[in-house]
Amino acid sequence: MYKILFFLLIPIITISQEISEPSLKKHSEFPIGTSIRFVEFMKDKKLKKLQKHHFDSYTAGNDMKMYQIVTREGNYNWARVDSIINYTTLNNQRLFGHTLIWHSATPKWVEKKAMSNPQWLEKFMKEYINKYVGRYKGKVDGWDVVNEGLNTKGSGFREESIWYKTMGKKYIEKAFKYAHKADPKAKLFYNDFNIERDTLKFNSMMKMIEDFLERDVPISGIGFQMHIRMDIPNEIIEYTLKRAASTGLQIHLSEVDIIFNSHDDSKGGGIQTYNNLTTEMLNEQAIKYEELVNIYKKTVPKSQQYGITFWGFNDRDTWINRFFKIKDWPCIYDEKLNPKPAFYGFLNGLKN
Ligand code: 9MR
Repeated sequence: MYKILFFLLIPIITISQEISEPSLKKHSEFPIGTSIRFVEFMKDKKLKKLQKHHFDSYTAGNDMKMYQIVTREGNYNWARVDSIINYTTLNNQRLFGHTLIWHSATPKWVEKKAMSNPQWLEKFMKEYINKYVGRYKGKVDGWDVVNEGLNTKGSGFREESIWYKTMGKKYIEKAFKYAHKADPKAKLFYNDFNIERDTLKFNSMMKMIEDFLERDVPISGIGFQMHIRMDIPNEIIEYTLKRAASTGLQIHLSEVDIIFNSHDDSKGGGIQTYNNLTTEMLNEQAIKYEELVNIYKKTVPKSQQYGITFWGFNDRDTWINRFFKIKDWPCIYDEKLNPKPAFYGFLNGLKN
């Protein structure tokens, strides 16, 4: 009797675990991605189901950063990236490489050695990019070659980066040249935050990129991280995206989330204004997500739409709360992995 009941219940349990909301990738003309932390992801059945259902582009949250790849001098750890590639290949997903050169992901041992032996850093950069991009040639579709090379605010380069301090601003174009040599077909991006809203920073980036294009530095795209706030005006996002697209380069919204509260961009620098999430806020966020997709589609020509990637797509795993020490709800899925109005807003944007 119990056995029969058990077998009768199985299909009901299975059905209740199916995802009823429409698939984002199926409604999109460009790839839709999310960042994923592989080890946690592999253990999380629901997350895996959602990831397969909605996304056709995969960005590693941290697994492809330099501090994961070369923990010690001469010690390259490829195992996890190999596993990620097995996963993305099996599931027919595009793998995006985040990120080759980023001051904040540079291991301590590299910084230390560069300080005592500045000439060594460029040799290391060349070897690292050659080995890494070369190993995954044809398997990683595109790379954030340099991440956050500009100052946090306003104009100019991030001069306190070990890469800038040691090699000067040329480190950026050198990284692109090495990456291009290692995989001539890979799409190579410059990626940064606040460029959609800080016009001084945006202008610095455009100056650098236009100079690269004039001198044939092999850059293929611009990554707008797009960690935005509810009150960032659409007009400014529209203006910067349109100008960036006028270069003819690929445009990737590479780390999207939308917060209610604010922060000063430093660790722990959150400013908590909203303590509770109301229905009104949820609905406004849905509109903002929809508008963001509309702006992307309107300002970036189809052939330049590299796609939209979330930086973690749910409020449970978001980096925002941990990093800024606030409580916020920036994503399209909630803490229980259920779709928010923001999900439907985003979907509407795709369908429009
Ligand atoms: O979300 C990431 C966090 O878990 C890491 O500790 C941190 C340092 O590696 O990087 C975070 O991701 C950042 C991304 O790599 C670049 N743009 C800003 C993201 C949020 O800080």
